[in-house]
Amino acid sequence: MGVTYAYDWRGQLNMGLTAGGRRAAHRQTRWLAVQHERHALAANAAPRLATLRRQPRPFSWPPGLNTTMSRTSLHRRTLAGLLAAGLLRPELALAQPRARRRDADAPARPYARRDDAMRWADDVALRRNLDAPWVRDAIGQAVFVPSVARLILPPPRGTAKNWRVYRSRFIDPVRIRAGARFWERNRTTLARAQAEFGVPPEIIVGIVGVETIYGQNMGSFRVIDALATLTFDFPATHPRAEARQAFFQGELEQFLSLCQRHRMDPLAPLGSYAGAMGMPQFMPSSWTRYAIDFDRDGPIDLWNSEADVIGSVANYFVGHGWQPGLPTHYPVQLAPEAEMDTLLAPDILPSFSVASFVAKGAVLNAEGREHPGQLALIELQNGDPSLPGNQASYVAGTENFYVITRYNWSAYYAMAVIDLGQEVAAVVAQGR
Ligand SMILES: [Ca+2]
Repeated sequence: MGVTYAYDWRGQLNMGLTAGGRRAAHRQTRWLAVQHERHALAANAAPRLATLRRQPRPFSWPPGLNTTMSRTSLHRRTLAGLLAAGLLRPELALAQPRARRRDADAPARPYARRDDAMRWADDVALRRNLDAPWVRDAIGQAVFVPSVARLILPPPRGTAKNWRVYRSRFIDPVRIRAGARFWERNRTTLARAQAEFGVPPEIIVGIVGVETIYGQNMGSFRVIDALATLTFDFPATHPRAEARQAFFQGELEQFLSLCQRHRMDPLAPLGSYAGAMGMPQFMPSSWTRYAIDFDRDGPIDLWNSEADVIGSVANYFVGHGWQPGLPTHYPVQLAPEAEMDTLLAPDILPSFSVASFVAKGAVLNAEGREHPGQLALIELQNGDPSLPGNQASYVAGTENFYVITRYNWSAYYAMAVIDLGQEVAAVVAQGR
């Protein structure tokens, strides 16, 4: 989330509809693995922890702040007790088995042994006014995680993107039912978020569902290991290695600041391979900027408080320019003479007035023709377009469609969020 990170859609996979046999299958596996690692790490958690859907609370709040005893907090306390007794190591207990096996083969490489990491720790402590021994200790205990360095690489190039495949991965009966339950138990909070921020429930429900299936898959890497690996050992083969490494270095700094500010153990939080945390998968910088205490109990807890998650996602959208009441997209037809190159050139950035959009061959319905702002022609490829039945899907994206892509830079992602939200909304409406 909050993130322009990790996988982008260039070189996306064609689902093996063409010849290509094993290579295509391998690419497919690789692509799906990336999607899974990104979105579903905890799904294969160790059986004894299968019922513990939430993470142990990583914050060590001042006494008195945490006064409620919910079911999850009971679980949390049970787990915290096991952790305190040294009976569980969260990064192992919750790790996805495949990743764990691979990483288990490699000897642990704590960054305490790396002079560059220790110099970096001192430098960050100075610049951010953090306690230097505390930063050195935290960074020193972080370990290199080979699977993180592997997962950050983009999927292979040269294969077509496939919206139908992408959609089917995120919009399925299980996720829709989980979304309906999330909506029902948070109906009042979702309404309050809509009233205060103007972000409708279906968008928030779509985001939390696509990100983590409503908290079921929040990631199983220690955040500090993931961010340290991407800071000190970012793979040089990545096409944008320098920029991405700088991004993650900034996130590691933000993470350390966040931990010190909230008296949080920097070794405790778990997240995605890119360091995204909690039900909405906020990166540390987004947590710092946009996370809010929407249940007004004091702490901000994006792992356990669905209200805090709802308010924070809404706040994130407002911070990125969400316009209340504006649709995300309209249906669009394309005239045979449509100027496709021109219409597609700005990609997802709304750049055409309605008049200009229509003049270039885009055909809008009545509602679309009344759109007050700019539009983008959103193309969603359905595999190799030269094959029958694989023609791309199109919508006219508004400024609000663009705002959803600020959460994750992908039109496919935004469309999945919108569609999931609508599917869940339909189920919720039926149930009432
Ligand atoms: Ca709270």
